Parts: sequence; C-alpha cells; structure tokens
Amino acid sequence: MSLTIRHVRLPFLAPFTTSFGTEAERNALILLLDSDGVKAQAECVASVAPYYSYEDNQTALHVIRDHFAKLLKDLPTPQEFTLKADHVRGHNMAKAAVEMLLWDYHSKRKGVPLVRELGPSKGYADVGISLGIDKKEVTRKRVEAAVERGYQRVKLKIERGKEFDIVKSVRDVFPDIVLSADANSCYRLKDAPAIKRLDRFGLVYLEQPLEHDDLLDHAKLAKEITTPICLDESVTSADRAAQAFDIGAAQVVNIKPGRVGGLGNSMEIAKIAKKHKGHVWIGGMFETGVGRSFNISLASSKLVDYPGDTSPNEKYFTRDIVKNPFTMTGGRIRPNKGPGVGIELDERYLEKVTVKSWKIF
Ligand code: OSB
Ligand code: MG
Repeated sequence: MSLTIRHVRLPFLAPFTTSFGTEAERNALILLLDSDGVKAQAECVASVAPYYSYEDNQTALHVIRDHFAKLLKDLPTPQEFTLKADHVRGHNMAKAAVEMLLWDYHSKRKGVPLVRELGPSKGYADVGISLGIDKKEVTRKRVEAAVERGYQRVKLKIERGKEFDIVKSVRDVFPDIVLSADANSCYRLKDAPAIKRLDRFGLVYLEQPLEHDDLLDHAKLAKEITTPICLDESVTSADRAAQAFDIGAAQVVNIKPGRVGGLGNSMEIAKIAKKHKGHVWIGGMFETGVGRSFNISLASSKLVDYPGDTSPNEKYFTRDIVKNPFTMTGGRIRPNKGPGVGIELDERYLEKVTVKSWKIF
C-alpha cells in the first residue's frame, strides 16, 4: 500500500483576479493511493497563499502527512475518516482531500461510479462560469463568449468601489441572463449603501459580501437589500450552514467540498438548505481535472438546484492532467461513469508538471 503526494503546477490560460489577488497558475497537491492495485486519486483545493482561507498547500501538506496519513492505513470509509479526523480543528481542505481519496478508493473497490454512491443524481451537472475582475470591455466580451458557449449562469468577481460600473456594463448589454456577483469578503457592514445600489440589477444572488467568517452582519445586511445573499467562505460546516439559514444570513450556499471537509459534509449542507427552502450550488477552486471530477459528481446530485462553478477543464488549462476532460453541451456536464471518480490520469503530463513529490508511506 502506498500514499504519494505530488505538488503540481499548471499554468492558467489567463491570469484570474479576485478581490483578494491575482493567480496565474494552479498549484495543487494531488494525492495518490495504491492499495492492492486499486488506485485512487484526489486533489487538495488549497493554493500557494492563505488568502481565500487560512489554509494553504504548506499547512495542508503538514496536516495530511503528520496527522491524517496514519488514519489512512486501515482504509476507513469516508464517514469513519471524518469522525476520526474530527479531533483536528479546522483544516477542512486537508480533511476533504483525504475524505475524497477514500470515496474514490471505496467506490473503485466496489466497482461502482462515485456518482452512484452519492445518492439520487440528475445525471448531469448544471454549469455556470466564474469570471475574474478585468476591464469592462474584456469582461463584456467574456460574458458574450460564455453565453454563446451555453453557460447557464454568469458570475462576475467584484471589488469594493468598482462594483456598480462593472455589473451595470454587463447588465446593460445582457438584460436577461442569470447573473451573480462574488465579492470574496471585500465589504463590511458600513458599505451597505454601495451594496444596496446593486439591487437594481436583479442579480440571482450576491456571494460572500462580508467577512470570511461572518454570519451576524450578513443577516443584518440581508434586511437592507433585496438581492439574496449566497455564502461561500463563511459556511465551513453543516452547523454553520444551519446557523446561517436560522438567522437569515443566507438564502443560497456555494458548497465547496474542500471548504467544508468533504463530500459527506457537502451533502449534509445541501439537505439543511433544502429544509430551510434555500438553494445550493457547487463551487470551484480552479481545480485540475482531478478535483473537478469530484465536484461534477456532487453537482449532479438531485439536492443541488442551481448551476455551479463547474466549468469544463478547457476554461483554465490548455492541457490537463487527466486524459478524459469533460465536455459541456447545453450548459450541462455529465459526471464520469467510473469506477470511482472515473478519471484517467495523464501520467506523462502529470510527471512533467510535478514540482515535488513526497512518498508518505
Ligand atoms: O470565491 O468562488 C470563489 C476560485 C478560487 C477561490 C475562490 C473562488 C474561486 C472561483 C473560481 O470563483 C471558480 C472555478 O473554479 O471555476
Ligand atoms: Mg466565492
């Protein structure tokens, strides 16, 4: 039995800017497990810097290697692993990487597709696109291309002070598209008047306007605006999701398995949202084809009702580390048929983009 972690570096087709910075490449940790010939893969969604949340590749590598690797040796189920890993506070991205590795491993061992293990599926994921901050003309062109490509929802990244102009410039030209905006925590409650000015654009929701760990101020803001609030960063667990809905801090949740500790917690959150008549969709973290495949399996769940940030591999990379990239038709992507998460690793390219590799056991 072996566990290897590879640090891979994949250049983006174009740099991507959010309110917390610009990224030009994906630096991912890819986990590879081999037990009696059953080969499982997963990706940790952390990146080089702790900007989106406090985790980064260094903390994830440390937590996986020094705390979780030993738990992997008796191949627990994903649910057993989540319980055992609970004594480590936080570090959800590290937890999720291992949890997803175990989902892949166990579904492969049974010989069934991962998507079948996740409960009733629609058979496809509804797909939206996330567009980075750029000049108005560039953004408008990208929106046009996205609409032509069939994306079911367009999300614009926004930054404090420039939100009105960028959303207006898109809305003026595309009055009917499903449009949203993602602030990545760039506002505080005192910015409510500026946020309120976005109400006129009929956004399907505004994503994570306030602090990355806040619920209370989001609930206050929700009373002042008509645009529904979607939480991303702030929802780190099923409990936090329940609290968010209870106090009216959110009507929508962007579920990222990496942020919440894995697929099990993701499904819990989707169920909580349904109970509260909220909406959910599956977010992205610029994953390679490895991480994206888990997201797309999850996004095809009947519990997920809004299009997610699950664009096909072609959006970010000229070449991916999987040989079977997704195809999107009519704004939908079908999950892999498996077994497991169903990716075929491109071993040669994986080798080429590997910066460093650790054989853990
Ligand atoms: O806030 O949704 C976000 C990427 C990295 C970190 C945070 C976010 C994002 C995205 C990209 O919006 C979505 C994608 O992977 O396509
Ligand atoms: Mg977001």
